[in-house]
Amino acid sequence: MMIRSIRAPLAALFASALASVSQAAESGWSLLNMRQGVTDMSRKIYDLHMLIFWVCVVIAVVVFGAMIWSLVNYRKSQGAVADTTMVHNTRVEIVWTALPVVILIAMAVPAARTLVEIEDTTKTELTIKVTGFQWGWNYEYLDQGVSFFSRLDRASDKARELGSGIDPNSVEHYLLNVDNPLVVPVGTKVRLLVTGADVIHSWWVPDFGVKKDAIPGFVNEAWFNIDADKTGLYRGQCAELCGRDHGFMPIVVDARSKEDFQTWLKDKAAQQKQAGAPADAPPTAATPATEPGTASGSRS
Ligand SMILES: [Cu+2]
Repeated sequence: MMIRSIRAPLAALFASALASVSQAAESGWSLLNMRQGVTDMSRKIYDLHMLIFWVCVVIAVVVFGAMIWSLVNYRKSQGAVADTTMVHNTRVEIVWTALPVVILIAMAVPAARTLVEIEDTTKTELTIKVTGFQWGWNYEYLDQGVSFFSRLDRASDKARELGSGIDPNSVEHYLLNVDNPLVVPVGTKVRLLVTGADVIHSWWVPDFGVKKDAIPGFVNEAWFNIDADKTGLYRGQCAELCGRDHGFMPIVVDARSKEDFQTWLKDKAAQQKQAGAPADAPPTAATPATEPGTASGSRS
């Protein structure tokens, strides 16, 4: 009787919770889920996540279903008497030990396969050193002599100040925009060497399926290869609580076509070479004079 009387309100509560959750997600349930991303690897990670998720759902339905069914049908008020033969029943104990072991091994196989692939940093075509610092990122294109800092963009930085009077909602990509995005080519296996300058940070771009700790004194490797047709801006954040301004060191990656990237890289290298050259050295054909800032990649 009691169970019947609370069943309806519980169902109503659950339904309203579901409704409010789906309202928060502007375009449905997929926003609540892990994103599929724009790399082969991120999709493999997504598929693995969904596979394990559904295994968990099936287990939950079976276990809770059996439990709730037993609770309802074999309650004392219905005159149920405990079945003592189930206590220390060898056959039952073997089954409920072996079954989870089999399930775990079955899940470990695809998980290990994906992990091995994530760690495979061979055959990369471009290497970028990523250094996290309090509070921003430094990107160094190791073979091209290009290096720059990437920080929170000025608009977000102004709006975030106490009593700034600026409505954060009026700032586009508030706290998710930077001054100099990391520029990379699509269709290229890019290797990241991730380290930290002061404390532990973590370089995280969900669309690439990459989240790597940036630890002082260690160099961690990660890689991504963006689909050839997926040029555009991808955003991420520091994913390791690193101090006061942890929430203010976003990541923006500008994925360009290979040709666009080469042009950008050449301009940037020339620009930085010129900036680093002695003041009286005139610009030569090899180092054409470029306006500072024009090639800094703030294309958005
Ligand atoms: Cu951080």
